[in-house]
Amino acid sequence: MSAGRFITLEGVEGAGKSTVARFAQEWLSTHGVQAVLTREPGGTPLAERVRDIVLQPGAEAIPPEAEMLLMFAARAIHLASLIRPALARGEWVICDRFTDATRAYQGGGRGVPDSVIDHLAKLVHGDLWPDRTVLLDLPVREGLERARGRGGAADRFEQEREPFFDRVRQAYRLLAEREPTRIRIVDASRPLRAVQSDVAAVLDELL
Ligand code: T5A
Repeated sequence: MSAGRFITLEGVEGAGKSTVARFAQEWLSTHGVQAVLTREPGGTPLAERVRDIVLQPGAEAIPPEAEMLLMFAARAIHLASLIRPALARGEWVICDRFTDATRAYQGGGRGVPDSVIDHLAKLVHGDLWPDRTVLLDLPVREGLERARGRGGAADRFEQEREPFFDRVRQAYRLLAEREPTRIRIVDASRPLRAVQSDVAAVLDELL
């Protein structure tokens, strides 16, 4: 049995992660690979309950450290119940966000020290890191406009102001600079077809 592959998609709000995740699953399927599609925070019934806590706007503030711990709590559940078992069965996993999101949002955005996040990452997933991460990069304002264009109520993160997302975007780009083999930047401001073509090229490398 060949080993499963772990692929993650990252980027600011509205970058196109969910759209590209569905494309990646279909593209792999036409190349004979069945992939599980999942997301963070969430992915299992219990982790989705943690997602509700962390995304729903409420009267009580969530301190940055608590926000980070909730992300890792959901991740630990997701890894144990879905990601690790799927990879062990030789399946591919496509995940909409993972620990790079914690580094970008809680690290870059909220100012939690990298060393703290790295320590928790080691605790929760040890040496398991994605085989490839596609960073869908675009100006923050464009992403927010796309996300708002879908309608629906803004979640707790979507209520943040632009400077927060600028820090998140910068943090993502720094991560990609540091890990160019794993993290591939795709210019997500282009038409979807061009974005999909670049994503297909990244997937092709793994086949
Ligand atoms: N979070 C998460 C943390 O803070 N720390 C963590 O560790 C983790 C895991 C999750 C929130 O949690 C935070 C980050 C997030 O704020 P979420 O519901 O997953 O929230 O929301 P987002 O990740 O922000 O995702 P969105 O659903 O808002 O956006 P997507 O998935 O990036 O974008 P998508 O695919 O829905 O596309 C948005 C719109 O744009 C169109 C689509 O059709 C859609 O209408 N579109 C394009 N239009 C033109 N050109 C293209 N190339 C397009 N691509 C997509």
